[in-house]
Amino acid sequence: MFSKAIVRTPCKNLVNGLTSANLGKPDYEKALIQHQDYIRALQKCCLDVTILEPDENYPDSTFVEDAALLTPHCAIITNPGAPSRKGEITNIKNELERHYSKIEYINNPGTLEAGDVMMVGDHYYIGISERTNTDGAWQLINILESCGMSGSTVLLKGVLHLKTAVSYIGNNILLAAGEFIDNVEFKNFNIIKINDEETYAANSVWINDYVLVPIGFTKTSKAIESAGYKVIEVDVPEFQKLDGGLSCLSLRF
Ligand code: CIR
Repeated sequence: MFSKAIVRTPCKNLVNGLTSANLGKPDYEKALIQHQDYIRALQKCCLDVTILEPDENYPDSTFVEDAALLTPHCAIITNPGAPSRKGEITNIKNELERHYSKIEYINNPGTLEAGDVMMVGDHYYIGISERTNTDGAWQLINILESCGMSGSTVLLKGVLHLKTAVSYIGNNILLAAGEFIDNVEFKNFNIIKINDEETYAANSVWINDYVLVPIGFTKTSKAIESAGYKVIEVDVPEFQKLDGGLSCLSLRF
């Protein structure tokens, strides 16, 4: 069970965030409204939400998930692979020191963004991507093992982060799109296949009894409901314009 979440209000500079989406520039005012809607969804899942101040130095800083990995035993401050995002870790570290006595770090030459890390109980799948390299992944595996957990790597082919196209929703169920539907690493899971038109909804977020699903992806919502979950739909198209999905907008612990 999760009890807390950390989010960061988008900064005005959000409109200059990294993207490969070709969906146009985000509208800042709309993004603020969508972010508030997202916070309400987290609160509906009974999470106590800490809202951090916007940080104009880092356009992508609202995507807090990438700067840290939170486990039941320790927090790990990452080392983002995107040069424009590296400095995001300083402000997150200050906040995490309020919650964790044990904080570990990913160091150069290792890089890691936690959008590439999917938790399945005590095991963590780590995507090797343009943002997360093998060195960073192995540093994380060593940290996890030192705390009684484990990790393994998954090679990504075309997506930004691992969780861009695969999410664990408990009960041995994965939402998987594209390259992850038949990935041998996930052969022992029950897979809910997400079709190409709904790939964005493969990044849905399991929180306690609920799953947050982006609004408008009805096949995915129905499949998740049929698996026995309560679905909360959240409207985040301004963040989609920056390749951001639902999981990237919070740290849950
Ligand atoms: C980036 O490219 O870094 C941001 N525009 C989007 C980050 C999305 N984060 C995630 O999937 N965990």
